[in-house]
Amino acid sequence: MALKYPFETSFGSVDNKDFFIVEVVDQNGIKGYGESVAFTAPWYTEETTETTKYMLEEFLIPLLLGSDWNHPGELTRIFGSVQKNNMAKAALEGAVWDVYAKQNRTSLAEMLGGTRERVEVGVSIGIQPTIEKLISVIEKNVAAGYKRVKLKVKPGWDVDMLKEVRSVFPTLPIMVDANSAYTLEDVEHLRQFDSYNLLMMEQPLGQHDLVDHATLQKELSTPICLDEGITSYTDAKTAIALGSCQIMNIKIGRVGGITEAIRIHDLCRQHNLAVWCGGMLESGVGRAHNIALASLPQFKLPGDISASTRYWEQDIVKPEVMMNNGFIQVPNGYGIGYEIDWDVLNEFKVETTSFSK
Ligand code: OSB
Ligand code: MG
Repeated sequence: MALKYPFETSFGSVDNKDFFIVEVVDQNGIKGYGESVAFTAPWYTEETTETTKYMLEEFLIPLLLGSDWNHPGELTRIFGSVQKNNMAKAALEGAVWDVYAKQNRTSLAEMLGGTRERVEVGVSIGIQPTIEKLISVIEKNVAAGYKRVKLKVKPGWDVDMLKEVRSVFPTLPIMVDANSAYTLEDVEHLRQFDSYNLLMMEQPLGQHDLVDHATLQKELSTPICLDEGITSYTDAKTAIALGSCQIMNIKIGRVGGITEAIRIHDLCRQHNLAVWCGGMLESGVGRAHNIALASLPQFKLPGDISASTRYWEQDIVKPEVMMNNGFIQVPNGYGIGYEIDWDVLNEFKVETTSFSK
């Protein structure tokens, strides 16, 4: 699916999302859906659309069909004989969770222990060609109802940009995301970010450098939030022990599924760290999973879960995901609570592969 506008980060630009939808059908014909969130190229994590597909077809689907299990919470252990490949695991696990919630005639949010009727959301804004253009994009999103904006930053598109944006939007809740564009040598430079009253600075340093993030956090008053650095419960535990961040972004795909996402959520809750739900430019299917997860109690900050219209001319779910005044309603239908819009999905579909027990 083509994005409405290219999404530019410190690492590169995405203008097409190439993904697949996993459909799981139980013995009674109940169907659940999951989405592969990897990109075409391995810049954000090592996975790509094609590696995800390969891992599912060669390993994960055969493991799922060939093992004995009774609950989606067991899939993390069953998939444990495959190292990493978290986005592949999450695409399949998410579809099974959807089936499970539907079998139990409840919403996915309720099945997961969600406590909110609506989730607070913000919008992530990519690097723009000019500051004037950025300001008009922010204005448009604020007018649409978004109450928190995340601005992508990189060297050369940071403090000067923030200074101008702050002068136009003095009280708007703003955060930044560097996608690992800096190193500890930039500490004096990064200290200047402290003047702009930012909610947080997301993943400033190396993807897995929890030690350097801990060092940087001691130097800054702006809270650090980790994204790429947290790929598992173990990473979360290490980051908390080291003081690498004060906030965590949880993405279901990055951590290998909903079950692992909830373990991280629970750990952060014990340690009183706020979490929020990150995004991967998902279609409505992935978005629906994010909404359900973000209804859990420790999701105390707005997520990168925008409405379908933020990225897509037409989404593949019915109804489309709607945002109102900075909130998305948690659906109370069974499972993910959105139907597949097959007319739209079939327009984009390039191939189908089936497996059965
Ligand atoms: O770092 O959070 C990120 C998009 C693609 C890859 C990584 C990131 C992002 C976003 C946008 O910031 C999230 C979204 O709106 O889906
Ligand atoms: Mg990020």
